[in-house]
Amino acid sequence: MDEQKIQSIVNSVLRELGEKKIEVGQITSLPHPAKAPRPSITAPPPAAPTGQSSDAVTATDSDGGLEDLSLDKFVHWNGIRDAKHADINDDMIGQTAARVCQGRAGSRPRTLSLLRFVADHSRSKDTVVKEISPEWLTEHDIWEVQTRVADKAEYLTRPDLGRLLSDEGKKIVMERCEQSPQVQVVISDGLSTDAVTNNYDEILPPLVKGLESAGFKVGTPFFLRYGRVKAQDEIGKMLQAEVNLLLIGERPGLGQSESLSCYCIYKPTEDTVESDRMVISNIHDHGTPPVEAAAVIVDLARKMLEQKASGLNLKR
Ligand code: B12
Repeated sequence: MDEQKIQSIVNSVLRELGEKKIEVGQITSLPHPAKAPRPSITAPPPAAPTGQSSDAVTATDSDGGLEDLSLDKFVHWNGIRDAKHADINDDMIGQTAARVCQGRAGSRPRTLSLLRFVADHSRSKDTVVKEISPEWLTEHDIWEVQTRVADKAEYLTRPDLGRLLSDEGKKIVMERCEQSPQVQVVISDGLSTDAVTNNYDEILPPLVKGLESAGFKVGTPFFLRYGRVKAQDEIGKMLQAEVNLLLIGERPGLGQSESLSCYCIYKPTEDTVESDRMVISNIHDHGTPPVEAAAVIVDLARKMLEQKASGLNLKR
């Protein structure tokens, strides 16, 4: 991947979106005054290691209630008492949001460590079962169609239904979408609602702008509720799109539950197999930043259109 090319796509897209001060070589992200605080359990690593002595940090606030366990002091918490080389532990803790240096109480985890684990787990489950509200879609000026799945419970138990559009959905797509675009972009909740709501502003507009400024005919983007990856094949075929890009919420992990993937395929047909597909994963603020991902995807779309291929058939 040519870093300079990606950088220049990022910068030209940001400029078009109104970002004024872009330094050469700087990969930046869009300012988000209106963005709600993220309910993230994973905080960025601090500039200097801040592993705090295990006994200096408690999980109760001044009213005796439980504090937000996503706070930096809990994510970068040093649970080892009387460590021989506390500075080495601090250094390690400062470099990762992974659960290192948690210490133990006898053979068991320490209470704070266990609480954070349970909080992370709850958040991961939450993002799978939450819904994107119709109000959120209206605010973001994007309309929706649904797969053959009726609700979240069915989504989890019937992946096959999430790979096909409902009859109503097909009708709406055919009515509202431009036919035969070079690139069709779809965004779907998949397995993480937070992945869509946290990354949308920084990925969808830059991606569409980037594709347009690269000179491609871009189809009408829409939101697919209860989608699975293979749904992009049916959509691609229906709209006769050359390149189909599906931004979809990834299965959450413990500590990272807002990660988005972009699955990419060139002209899907009945004979499409998985090796025809590609994925750019781990798109979120602490992974591949969404704006940077948008630039990488534009570059990939260009290659797919040039070579008329994707997956193993694409030379990268
Ligand atoms: C679950 C999962 C799987 C499951 C998928 C089964 C299922 N029904 O969900 C299994 C174990 C089968 C799997 C296999 C593979 N996976 Co996988 N997988 C994941 C994981 C953990 C989550 C994916 C997800 O949330 N998808 C979203 C939901 C909504 O999609 P879905 O429709 O329910 O399921 C489809 C996708 O998951 C897709 N898929 C899963 N993995 C991959 C990988 C590639 C390259 C492609 C094109 C598609 C794909 O196949 C499923 C069926 O259509 C991601 C990690 C991540 N952070 O995203 C890695 C990840 C996507 N997988 C990866 C890889 C490398 C593979 C394999 C190539 C491993 C191998 N050497 O065999 C295979 C390829 C499978 C394929 N479809 O082509 C890498 C891709 C790296 C990259 N950027 O190219 C990831 C990012 C993990 C990683 N960090 O390395 N995977």
